[in-house]
Amino acid sequence: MRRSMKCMVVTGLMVSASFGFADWFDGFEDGLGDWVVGSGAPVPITEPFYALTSYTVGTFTVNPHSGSYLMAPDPSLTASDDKYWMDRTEGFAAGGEQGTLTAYVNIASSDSAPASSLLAGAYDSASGKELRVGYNRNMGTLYYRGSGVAQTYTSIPISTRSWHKIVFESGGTGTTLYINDTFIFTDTTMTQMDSVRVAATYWGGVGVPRVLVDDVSFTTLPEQGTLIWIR
Ligand SMILES: [Ca+2]
Repeated sequence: MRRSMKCMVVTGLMVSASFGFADWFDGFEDGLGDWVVGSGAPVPITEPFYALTSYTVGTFTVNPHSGSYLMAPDPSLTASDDKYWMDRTEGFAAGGEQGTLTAYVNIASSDSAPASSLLAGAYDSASGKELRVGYNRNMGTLYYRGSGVAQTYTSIPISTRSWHKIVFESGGTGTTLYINDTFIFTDTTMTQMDSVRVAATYWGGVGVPRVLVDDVSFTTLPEQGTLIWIR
């Protein structure tokens, strides 16, 4: 008689000992405590990004992808400020690790938004590799960039004011980008990450990114996590 086998992966969420006030915001399954905002001296994630029940730009309103909240930059921010990105730098194993970043992003573009915004990126500082996907308002497209031997840009038509799923998956064969569950690109020279980023200005520059995020998670590969086999 064949026996069934199930595998359950225990992620950091389930063993997290941090329950700061920001952690209850739905949509960051691995906890907001590992995320920071800004350059130079990073600040807690609640400033200038907020958990909002909706986000209104001009005459349209974006609602959360799921749950009651989404994460959005403060609409009152000005273009002269320069610390608008959301980084997850804590919680990675020393030297980087292999895993998957999943984030739902919504491009709440407007005329006041910078021409380009970063939706999400994965980085490995040890090797200097990175793989990023951004949005160009003037072109109305997504584009991605790998920093392997040959940098690659590709333009992908995409809708604004709706949610899109962005996935970076690092493993032994490289780091792969998926958009809305469609394979986009693999950088075979980047086999791990030590930080990830969502919702930023153009490659981290100045301006207010009209990029909203929800349902963000980072999970390590099963062989690096805790496996429980149930027979
Ligand atoms: Ca949510």
